[in-house]
Amino acid sequence: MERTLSIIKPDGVGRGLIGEVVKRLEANNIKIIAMKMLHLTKAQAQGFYAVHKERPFFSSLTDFMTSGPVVVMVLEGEGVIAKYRELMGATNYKEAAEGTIRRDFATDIEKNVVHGSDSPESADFEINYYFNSFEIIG
Ligand code: 3AN
Repeated sequence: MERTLSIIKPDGVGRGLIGEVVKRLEANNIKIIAMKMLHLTKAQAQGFYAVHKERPFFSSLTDFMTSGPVVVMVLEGEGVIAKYRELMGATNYKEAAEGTIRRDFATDIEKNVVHGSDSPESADFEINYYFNSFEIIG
């Protein structure tokens, strides 16, 4: 069984898309095994996106991620990392496939509604960044 970290970003929460994202997860038999709402500090967002710290969009991305609350979830299932990334669609919503969350709702390459881990290694780091073992219904 694989696990991945999902984030409904501040644009998704602010626009009332929590239910829509959760509905798509459940409709695709993806199990939610942890969930909470947080308002990240700048330092917390910088720590989470540390792999991107040299990228030109780092400052703007971490500002955006602290602009309002986010919903973080741990998802579990066979091949769930790839499966959830498929549901999200490409980073750039203009390139995202029809019917994906980003194609349907994103408004910008940065404000793209959701995040999902991109590998087992990043899933492990990201899950442990937000959750301790008592918060995950394993
Ligand atoms: P993904 O979330 O699809 O794995 P990453 O990890 O490459 O994409 O990028 C992390 C986040 O950084 C994206 N979700 C998006 O919000 C933002 N981002 C990525 N590329 C750009 C870009 N060229 N300009 C602005 N923001 C970007």
